[in-house]
Amino acid sequence: MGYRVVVAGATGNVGREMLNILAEREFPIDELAVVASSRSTGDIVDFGETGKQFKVQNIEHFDPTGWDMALFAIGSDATKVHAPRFAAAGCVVIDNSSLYRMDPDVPLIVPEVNPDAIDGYKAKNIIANPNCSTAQMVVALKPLHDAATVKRVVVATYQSVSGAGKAGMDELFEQSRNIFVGDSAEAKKFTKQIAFNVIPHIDSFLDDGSTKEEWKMVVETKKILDPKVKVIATCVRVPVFVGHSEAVHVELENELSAEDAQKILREAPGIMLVDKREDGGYVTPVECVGDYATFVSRVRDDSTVENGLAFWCVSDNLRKGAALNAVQIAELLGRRHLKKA
Ligand code: 2RA
Repeated sequence: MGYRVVVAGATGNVGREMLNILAEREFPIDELAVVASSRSTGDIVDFGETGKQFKVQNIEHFDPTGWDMALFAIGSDATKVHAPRFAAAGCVVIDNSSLYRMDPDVPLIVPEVNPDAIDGYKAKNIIANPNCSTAQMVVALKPLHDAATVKRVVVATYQSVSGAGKAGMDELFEQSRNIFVGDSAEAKKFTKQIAFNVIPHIDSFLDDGSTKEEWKMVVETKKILDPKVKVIATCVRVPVFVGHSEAVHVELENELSAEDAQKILREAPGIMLVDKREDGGYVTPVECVGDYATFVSRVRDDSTVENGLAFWCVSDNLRKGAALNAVQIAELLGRRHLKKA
């Protein structure tokens, strides 16, 4: 016996991956509904490679009564309207938008890091999925925190254009082609040219000069991992289609050698350590696409601070950074709270 599951936003980058991953992992589904805004109503979507296809229903007219859980990838504005409606009908919402992440009554979950926090979901019947750049970083930080207590993190991200949706991917493709043929490289989705360039700006600016993406990494890491951990982030958009990378510098409370950190990371859930300290002995974003793991490479001591470590971490932002984490939350919810005989 399985669940009655809704995927909301099934025609976007993340919603499509949610369907792929539910199918790949053979999530126990009795009935599946795919819903989206009126723009996509009637579209046909594939349920992974099962050969099954579903017609997209209009979320405005969808009655969530009797459905067990809904995986939302519809952006904050639509989530504000529909998440409370689904939750009130008894359908647990697993939300990929930023709307509820910092709500004290909504657990923000990365299953490898804070699975027990899911027990608080009943306050609102909503569980939040973190931002992509936070998700992969906390998976890598967790085992180091357990071993030697992370005090401070300095991180620079190299985030792919798929984090900005299909429009971001289209802009990178079109600009690259236009530049090759000598046409204009006008920026529409991004604030500056993204092809053959990098942009140190993701999401809106805040009063202190940081961006909202950087702020998310600070506050979400505290909520998921430990409120005492200090984080400073610089988030950068790079001309990569899929796969976010991060250069992470960590200050620990206790001594932990790079060699011991490698051993710990090798055994840690959700991590794949690829750290050969030779040409090509590390992972780059194109190699992580379609994978579940957070890949860690370039682990080394940082002798500029006491108990310092540095590493490189790469993950598929549409998977661990979004859809996979949401499906893992659904699996956890099922195991702990919505058991089916
Ligand atoms: C980005 N963090 O990469 C966003 C996606 N959630 O733009």
